[in-house]
Amino acid sequence: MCKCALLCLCINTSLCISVPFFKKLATAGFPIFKTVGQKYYVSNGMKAKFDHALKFCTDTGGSLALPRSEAENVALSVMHATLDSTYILLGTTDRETEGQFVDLNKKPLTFTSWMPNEPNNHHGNEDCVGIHTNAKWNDLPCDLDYHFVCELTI
Ligand SMILES: [Ca+2]
Ligand SMILES: [Ca+2]
Repeated sequence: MCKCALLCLCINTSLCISVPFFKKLATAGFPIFKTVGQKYYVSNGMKAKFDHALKFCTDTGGSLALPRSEAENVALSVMHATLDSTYILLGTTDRETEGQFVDLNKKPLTFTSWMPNEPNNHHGNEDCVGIHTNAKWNDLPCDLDYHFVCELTI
């Protein structure tokens, strides 16, 4: 697994890139990058379970994507087209207190975009969240593999 210092990102298992180069790729419209405001969304197309996805993103000096506004939500959902994904994992869970989704710093969410009748904690086993192709959120089991996107704030 690629290990990057802070302000670097892993492009694959062995390649690290610096943030300035990353920024260049992003502004060049490289398909796995999406910029929104001061935020960069990046994916190498991998799928993983929540814990692995989170570790991958934090190891690269970023975090698991979590839209904080409608603009960011739209930007992230646009990546479905490139990833050919159904859900993209988000950096939030309700593992600590059922029904109370918090960000990775355990702060309550200030922006959400739930589908109707979600989150429903289906089968009592949905503590992770994915954004669907329609840009709406659904709580999902944490132990399945999903596409994921890392975010980096410059
Ligand atoms: Ca739950
Ligand atoms: Ca659900």
